[in-house]
Amino acid sequence: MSKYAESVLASVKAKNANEPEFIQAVDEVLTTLGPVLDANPQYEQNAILERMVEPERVIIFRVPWVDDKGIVRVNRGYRIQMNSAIGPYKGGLRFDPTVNLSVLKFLAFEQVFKNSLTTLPMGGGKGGSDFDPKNSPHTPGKRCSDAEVMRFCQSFMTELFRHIGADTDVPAGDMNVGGREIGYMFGQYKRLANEWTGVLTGKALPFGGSLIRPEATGYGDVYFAENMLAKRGETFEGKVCAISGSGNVASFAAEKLLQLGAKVITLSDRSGAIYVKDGITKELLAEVMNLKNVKRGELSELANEAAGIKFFPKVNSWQLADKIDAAFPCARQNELNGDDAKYLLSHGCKLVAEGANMPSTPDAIAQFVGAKIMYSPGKASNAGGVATSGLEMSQNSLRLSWSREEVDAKLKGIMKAIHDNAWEAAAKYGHEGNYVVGANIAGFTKVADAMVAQGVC
Ligand code: NDP
Ligand code: 2IT
Repeated sequence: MSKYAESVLASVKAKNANEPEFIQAVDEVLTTLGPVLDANPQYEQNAILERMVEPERVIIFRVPWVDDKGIVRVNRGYRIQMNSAIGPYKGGLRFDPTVNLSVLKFLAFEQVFKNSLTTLPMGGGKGGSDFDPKNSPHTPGKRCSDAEVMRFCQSFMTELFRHIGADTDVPAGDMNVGGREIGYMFGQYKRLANEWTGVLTGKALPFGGSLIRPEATGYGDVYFAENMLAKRGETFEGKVCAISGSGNVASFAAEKLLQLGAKVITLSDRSGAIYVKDGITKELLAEVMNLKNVKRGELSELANEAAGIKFFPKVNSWQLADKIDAAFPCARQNELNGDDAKYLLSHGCKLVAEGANMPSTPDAIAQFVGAKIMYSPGKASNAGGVATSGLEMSQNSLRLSWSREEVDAKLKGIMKAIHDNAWEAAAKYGHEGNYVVGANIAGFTKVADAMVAQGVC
């Protein structure tokens, strides 16, 4: 590790001692930048790392709302505006009781490098709230009603709107924030600002949404993995794949893998994991999507031994099968630990393509990199979502919309570019095949050069 990066990391740890996820994300990036920092003294002279680890702005605000029983509830809202060197702040909003400053700073930090990798002009940001749409405050265990979610979203946007804008900061979805929530927030923004602009992405098609945006993160993850396989002259035909999560990213990763002839054997959620030895069918996947997006239920409801659908309560997807060729962690941070990595490696796993942000623990990453399998960090392989958000912004600015085929072709092209740039950056600095080093260096260099050019700001 370079001396410069080491000293910045020490100061990040001292200053943010109560932010473990943020420290973990910074550590993972800074430990890989040595070669590029040594070769470019201007980065240290301009305090680029010190500036990159300090958000440009952190906004924390009160979100009061009234539940269906007429009781006033108060949540905490956040927006981290991390870095705007190469474009407006861009990144999702997460609603989950686990949301706090550490989690959102880690996500915003990762977003800066990810957005740089997309080849599009987007800075990095992230936001959200500790609001729990899956747990009604008056009836714990029951979901909030649509009306409660709407009132929460309207209150959240009533404060957020003054901090964002189509050329300033463009939020989108993340965990528990999908088309429904984006719709409610867009409606409130439009009322308050009295203008119709592409201030949010992930919108529905009738009001400026882009075709393929819902599919983009999952599809993009698989396109990235296809590029890794192509380097070895392989395809997904017949490959046994384990996926975690069953939300937006996981379900569309599964859909694309099925289209490519792979066998998807697992999906998971908070209730546990389903395991289907012969592979999840198109019909079962459609049932999962309906269960999660429309009925908003739990995977446990799909258990059906007679139909070969086994359900394992409160476990993740990694240690259920005797043979796994590829793993796609698509649920949440630190969901794949050292034991899981050991299991995967000893059961045939040759490819891990992260759909979630920071799903593998540092121990798991060290094992994947040490074993020299095809391992891609989320900031590279899940960038298809935000890249397609970038394409949604372009379509909104142009006041037109591209066809499904056009957007899909652009997404494929972007995922190939991200893969090739990461591959080449790793090779250039003597780490051929290491996508962690490659993605970090390629993502960092563009932002760092922009910051040097823009002076001390
Ligand atoms: P969703 O809310 O649609 O899905 C999240 C999935 O993870 C659900 O299946 C959820 O289960 C599961 N999950 C969440 N918390 C836990 C937990 N504590 N234990 C077990 N399972 C859990 O979110 P997305 O699919 O959008 O996001 C998934 C990941 O991908 C996140 O890391 C996100 O940051 C990342 N990502 C998302 C992008 C996007 O465009 N949406 C883009 C790039 C990355 P349950 O249904 O029971 O809550
Ligand atoms: O983590 C992510 O990249 C996202 N949640 C998507 C962000 C976006 O602006 O589309």
